[in-house]
Amino acid sequence: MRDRLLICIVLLCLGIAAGAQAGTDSPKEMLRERLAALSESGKPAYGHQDDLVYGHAWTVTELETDPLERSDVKAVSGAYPLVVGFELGGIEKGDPASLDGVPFLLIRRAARMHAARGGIVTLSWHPDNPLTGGSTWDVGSRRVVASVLEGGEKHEMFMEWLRRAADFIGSLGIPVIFRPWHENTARWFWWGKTWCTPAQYRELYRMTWDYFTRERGLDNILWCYSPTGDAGACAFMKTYPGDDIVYILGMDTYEFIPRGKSMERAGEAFVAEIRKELGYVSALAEKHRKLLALTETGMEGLPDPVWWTRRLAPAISGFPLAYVLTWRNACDKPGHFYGPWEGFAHEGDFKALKASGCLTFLEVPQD
Ligand code: BMA
Repeated sequence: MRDRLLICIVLLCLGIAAGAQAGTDSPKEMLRERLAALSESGKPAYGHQDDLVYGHAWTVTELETDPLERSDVKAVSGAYPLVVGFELGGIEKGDPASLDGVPFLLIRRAARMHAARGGIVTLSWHPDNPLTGGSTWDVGSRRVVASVLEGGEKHEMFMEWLRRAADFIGSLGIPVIFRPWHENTARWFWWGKTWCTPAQYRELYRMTWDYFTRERGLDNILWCYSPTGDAGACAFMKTYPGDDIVYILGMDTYEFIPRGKSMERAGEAFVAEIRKELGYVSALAEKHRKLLALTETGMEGLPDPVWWTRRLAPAISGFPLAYVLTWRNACDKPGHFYGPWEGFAHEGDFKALKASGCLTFLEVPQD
């Protein structure tokens, strides 16, 4: 009897060890460890939205054959951003292209290509308003989130939307960072502040996680929660979906020049604001043992010639960030860019940032 018990215990231990091994070796876990190493290195990864699929003055047209070697960041700095963000808005309706006009076929190829080169992929999602059929920015009703939760009139349709998003993420075959229902502490998205209660928001996030993870068995997602940085610790945690499902605490904060403020003063205020916000988000990340990221930032059109070296770099220095992502360089809106591009008057400042070594890039192998 005692022998049998011993054998059972040994087998159980082996089983647990094997399970743990499978867990730590999974692509998702390896990505988590990589992000943790970046955060410990003091040199967060640099990220850029949609970097491989279009830039300030170009777009990929050969969806299936383009080598995907163009990148505004690479053209200026010689290296790809280590993190590339892609956008899923439109996937919920079965659209062939994202709301920014990028075919999902191309997004899948680019995401895989980036991962194959050693890069990291993050996904944002701006789905339409499920109650009105309007855009993601169609706000004003407190009924929208309620309508998609269990028992709501749009619940079934919304589960179909989740199904399409899950199909796409599952089809990528690579681990990704996914940050749905972002910037919820602002009012511009239908899931934002005042359009639902904190409990409804948490239910929306958890329902999404539950469907992807439990029902669909997707195991390639590091879930990121990224409110606006100006939320403050209290509001940030009020809608927190829970330690059991979130891997990364992120925040989105941009620089704007308020009317009447000089560029210099606005830049100084931005540095102070980011440091204050990262102060509380990094404390929360430490307390909850989560990774930390500046999930969206930038200054539209980069009017400040020293934004990279005198604003972004001092704003983030000393914080254990895994990555920092600046928003897209729209090819169809000339003033809507947040990353560098070749020929831009202030591109030298980005080169200086790269040369300073304070951020990690995806270097192009030299042959
Ligand atoms: C916004 C802008 C929009 C875009 C949206 C989703 O910040 O860049 O033009 O459609 O993000 O990517």
